[in-house]
Amino acid sequence: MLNKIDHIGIAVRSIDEKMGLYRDALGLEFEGTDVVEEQGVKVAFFRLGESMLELLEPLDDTGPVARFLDKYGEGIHHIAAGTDDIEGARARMTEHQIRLLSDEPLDGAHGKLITFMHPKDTGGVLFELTQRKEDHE
Ligand code: CMX
Repeated sequence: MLNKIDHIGIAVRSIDEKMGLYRDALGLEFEGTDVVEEQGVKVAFFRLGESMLELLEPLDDTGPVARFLDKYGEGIHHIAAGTDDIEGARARMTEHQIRLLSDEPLDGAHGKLITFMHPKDTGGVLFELTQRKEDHE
């Protein structure tokens, strides 16, 4: 049901400042940026094999990533698991008493559907489920 690490989200204060690290020093392929207003972030993707690294820069100082940066500073923010059945994966998490942070899948970056789980129910790890919209019925 969960079939790969789709991406790892990394909170940063400035995507521009981190281009030298991810594109030039690590040599990862830059796959572009996107703005996800609903989540209060600008994101940048870098390919790493079949997975991606997603840099998350807050759009203002009120959203979840801004709060994370205030509390912990820059670093790993979440792990996103790819699925071909986000509704089934959501139902499975609910059966296992894992709270979901939205009543339905939301629009994420690059035309994907996303759902977050509450990190207090998943051992302190913020997990995201993600499915490509074209694979969603
Ligand atoms: N990883 C692990 N634990 C986390 C966390 C993270 N990224 N962010 C918060 N927490 C923990 C906190 O440490 C806190 O624990 P304690 O109560 O022990 O201190 C608890 O969760 C609540 O955190 P908070 O700072 O009090 O509350 P928030 O209002 O920030 O809510 C959360 C936390 C997870 C519910 C909220 O960040 C959220 O809804 N996240 C989902 C959406 C999101 O993260 N969007 C940004 C990325 C979008 C994208 O990738 O497109």
